[in-house]
Amino acid sequence: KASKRVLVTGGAGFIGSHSVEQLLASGYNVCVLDNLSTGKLTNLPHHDGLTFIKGDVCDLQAVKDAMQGASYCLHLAAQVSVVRSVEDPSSSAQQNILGCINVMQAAHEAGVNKLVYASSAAVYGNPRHLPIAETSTVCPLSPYGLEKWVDEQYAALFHTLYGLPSLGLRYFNVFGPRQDPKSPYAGVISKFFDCLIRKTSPTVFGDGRQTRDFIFVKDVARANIAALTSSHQGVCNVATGNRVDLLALLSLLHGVTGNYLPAVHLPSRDEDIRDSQGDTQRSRAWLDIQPQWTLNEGLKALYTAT
Ligand code: UD2
Repeated sequence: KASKRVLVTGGAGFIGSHSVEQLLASGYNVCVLDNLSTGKLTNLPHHDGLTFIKGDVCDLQAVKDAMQGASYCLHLAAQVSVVRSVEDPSSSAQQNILGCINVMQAAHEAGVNKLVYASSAAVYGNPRHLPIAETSTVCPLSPYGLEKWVDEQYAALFHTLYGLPSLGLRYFNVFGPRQDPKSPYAGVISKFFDCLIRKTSPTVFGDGRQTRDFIFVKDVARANIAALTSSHQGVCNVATGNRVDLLALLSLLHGVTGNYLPAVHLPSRDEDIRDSQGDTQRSRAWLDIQPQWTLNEGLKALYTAT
């Protein structure tokens, strides 16, 4: 395993950098390809087993060069904002569909053992049943969700045409250190947390009774790594199987930070789903892992890291 090389696209980003850390700790050699549009070099450790290439997944030649000698590929480079995909669907599709196709082509040509790529719970749209299983109807409500679903279809086709082994991971709501709170599209935990630390009131869209399945980034990184060596192919949820509403989340954050700021309520966001909770049966069977971090432990770790 020590000699195995993994290409991580988007490795300088939020989920990417945690995955790189764990890959290095497991003895892999890691090559990161990142255009640094949202990722940061300071997210990456100094390590002999790590090489960094500044480049874009939309540049096929750059992806092919980076893929050389790789046994595995973890594809995380993407335009990650649902809201931005609505505002600029063309550029979002370029990065999230064409970028992914470049990675699939290069992975196939290099003969990698496994391609693991980031999909999203956004492919499901509004769920009919909770928890949401992988067999549920797919009905994306945003260009972002559709792009990820198209990626899954390409992955299936690349398997049929060329036998490229792949696993798409449908992440639920990921949180943890290095998630940027400043972007207008930032995740709710990083925003609430930032408000409480700076002693300003958090904004709740709607009544705050909407629920989400929040998973700590280190558990997501473990799922990514398990997926690389899993014999399974197709798509798989990455979730905790629990859900919590935003008001309960806020009181946990009040406890962790020691700062109590009352929320300001604004109307709900149009594209919002009401409830989300992932079914974890498949991930437990295919990846042989379970989340190790409770929501409160993850929030404490976020507080300590800040
Ligand atoms: C998450 C993912 C998205 C996609 C989707 C799939 C993030 C950042 N986004 O979108 O990529 O995978 O799940 O379903 O993880 N909210 C507030 N106040 C704020 C910010 C948000 O009340 O300041 C609410 C928001 O209206 C929503 C909930 O918090 O009801 C979660 O919002 P989010 O943006 O963190 O994530 P979500 O579920 O829209």
